[in-house]
Amino acid sequence: MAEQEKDAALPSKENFSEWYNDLLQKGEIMDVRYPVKGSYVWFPFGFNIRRNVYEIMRKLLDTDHQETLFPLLIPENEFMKEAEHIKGFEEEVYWVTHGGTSPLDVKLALRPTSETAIYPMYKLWVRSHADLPLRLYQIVNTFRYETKHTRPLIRLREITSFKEAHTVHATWDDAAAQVDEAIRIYKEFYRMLAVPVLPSKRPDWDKFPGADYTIATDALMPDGKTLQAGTAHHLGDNFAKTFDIKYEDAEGEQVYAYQTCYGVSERSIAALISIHGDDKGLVLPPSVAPVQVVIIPIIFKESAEVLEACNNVMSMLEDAGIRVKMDASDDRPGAKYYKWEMKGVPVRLELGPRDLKNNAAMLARRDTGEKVQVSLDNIKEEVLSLLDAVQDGLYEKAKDELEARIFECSSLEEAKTKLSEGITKLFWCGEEECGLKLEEDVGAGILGIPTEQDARSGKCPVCGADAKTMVYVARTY
Ligand code: P5A
Ligand code: ZN
Repeated sequence: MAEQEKDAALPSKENFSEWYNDLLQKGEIMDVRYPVKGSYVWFPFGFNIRRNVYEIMRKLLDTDHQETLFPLLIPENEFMKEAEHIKGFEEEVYWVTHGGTSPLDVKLALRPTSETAIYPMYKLWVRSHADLPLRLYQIVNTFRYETKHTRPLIRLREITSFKEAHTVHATWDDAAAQVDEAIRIYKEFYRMLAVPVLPSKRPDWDKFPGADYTIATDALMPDGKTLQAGTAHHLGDNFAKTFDIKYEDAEGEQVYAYQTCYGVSERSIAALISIHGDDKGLVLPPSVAPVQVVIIPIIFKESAEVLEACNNVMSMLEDAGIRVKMDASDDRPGAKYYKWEMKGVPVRLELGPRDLKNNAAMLARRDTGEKVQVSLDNIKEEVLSLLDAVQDGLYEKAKDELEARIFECSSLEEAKTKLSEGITKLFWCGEEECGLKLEEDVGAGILGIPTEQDARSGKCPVCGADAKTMVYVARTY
């Protein structure tokens, strides 16, 4: 390794926290040097990943949602209407109190989430059952004065990529079905990022402020902690009553509507980077990689021919819709490999004079390091199928890893020893008192009740009573 490359090397992924911070900088995802705590800057490369990630989200939502955009500022009187919601957020709100040097008549909140911005308008928009269901979403920045340790992409004070959907329905059951649909969408979204997620119903003490119930999707990070990577909330008619959102039903009665909301943030990008990356840098799923294939011409003397062949390959791949880049810079091939590995490019294509004589090229996979020689005659098909293989391989590997790190435990003692490795699964009687005691005793949080329950029975490890359900318990971000 050249000196310059040694300096640029990452700490081992074993030291996850250091590795993560260093990777954000060296992989050019985020610059963490911005002088406001909890706010970070997207490098153009990171922003390109973000664009691809949110393009996937938009495609999934646009089938039956509409995109919208609401103001950032929320008047205090609207914000203060829903009691539970206020309780949940009051410590996290940033307030705008002045315009220039003049105090404002009504303080304005920077949205920590947009229920109280959107629902006063829903009151005006929802008139009859024919207006329902109403499904809107926006992708915006939100502000939360987080007091826990802030971390880039994971716990931000300015969340830059808050995708929030807000739906209105005629009945409680319709809203419940929408919550299930939201979780289906999130599972699909994460599938495309090659990130397996575990859905579970949060315990009551951990549901969204103002909701009837919350279902979350959690991802398992390499250090064994889970990351809440998306949540869907059934709001009942709680907000409808507060904001007076009513519709005229088929009998001509004015009745309150039922609502849901669900959100995802750039934690999605934290999860995909953390789960797939390795000691050499980013490993990006082709679905979101800004560069899917990098072509490295191996140039000695016959450079003109090699370059011409590389250009041909590049245009063929571009025509197939592949995001390709050629690195014909003067750097040594080793330095180029190093650079593009750090950037997580899924497939590297090497072509030199000897390959050209054989009418062939070398393909190297970023995820496994495997190399294969392929014929230039069907280069497009070979590359496309290798990109698919990387995409699927990343998901399968992450899924195996997740499954291997869920431990069913029958006692609190056993859970304690397993929590450093991953997620534990325990029986629970369903009593809040036992749940809180369990969390305290094992020093970790109840994620929730798996959305798919098995029929087995067991005993609550805290009180010994018959268990109602199983719960996932994990150390969380
Ligand atoms: C759902 C969308 C809401 O705010 N209102 C509109 C609902 N839910 S939530 O659970 O509070 O947030 C949704 C998701 O946003 C992510 N998230 C964060 N990401 C980065 N930094 C933060 N400080 C932060 N807070 C929440 C989580 O993934 C959460 O599931
Ligand atoms: Zn119990």
